[in-house]
Amino acid sequence: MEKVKLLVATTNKGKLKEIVRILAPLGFEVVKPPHKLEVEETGETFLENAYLKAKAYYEEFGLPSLADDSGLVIEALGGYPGVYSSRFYSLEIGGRESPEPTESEANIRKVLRLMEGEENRRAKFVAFVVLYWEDKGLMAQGECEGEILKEKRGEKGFGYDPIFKPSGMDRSMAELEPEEKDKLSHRGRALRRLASLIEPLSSRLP
Ligand code: ITT
Repeated sequence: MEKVKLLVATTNKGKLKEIVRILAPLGFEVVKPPHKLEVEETGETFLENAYLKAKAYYEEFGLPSLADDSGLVIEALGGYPGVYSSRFYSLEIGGRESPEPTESEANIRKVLRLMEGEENRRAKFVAFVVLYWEDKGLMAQGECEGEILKEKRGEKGFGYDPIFKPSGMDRSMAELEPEEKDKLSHRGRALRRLASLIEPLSSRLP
């Protein structure tokens, strides 16, 4: 059977690498966009934003497009950074941080500052993935529960990985090997669920 070809609707290199790593062994041909596309994420939920991105890429490039909208949800911060995860450092709420040396570092600094002295460290990573083509959409969701560490640990992964420890592990997400992260991550769970929804429809995809 021919491989299903999907375009990955993301500008985030860390995500892109993980999406290819998770979907390629499941029999998908995962292609990168020919050029960058900025999509305004005006939705109030992960699902709305994933849908907006997948649809915009489909309309621009004409291939079934897969978007991931994800983030870190921290109980003691009322769910923040949530849908604002990628630009939490620049939000007025909680105080701004300068994007130095990187935006990811600034996001981590802000979370550690806001969580100083907080005993409730419970948090989860959430991912909503949407595949869009013609006027159709499929979606799936995945979560990974854990806690916010008091300092950074590890160099692997991306984003908030160094300050997040998945439940039941004694290492941070940034200390896990890529296959270990994919097995328990929000993105791994969401993408495996989406893959099982695509399979029965694959003959109807272009
Ligand atoms: P695209 O919209 O182009 O895909 P983005 O980075 O803006 O890229 P999101 O709006 O979905 O994507 O923001 C997700 C942010 O959540 C991401 O920038 C990280 O800060 C964080 N995040 C998501 N998944 C993560 C993971 O597996 N490990 C660490 N941080 C993660």
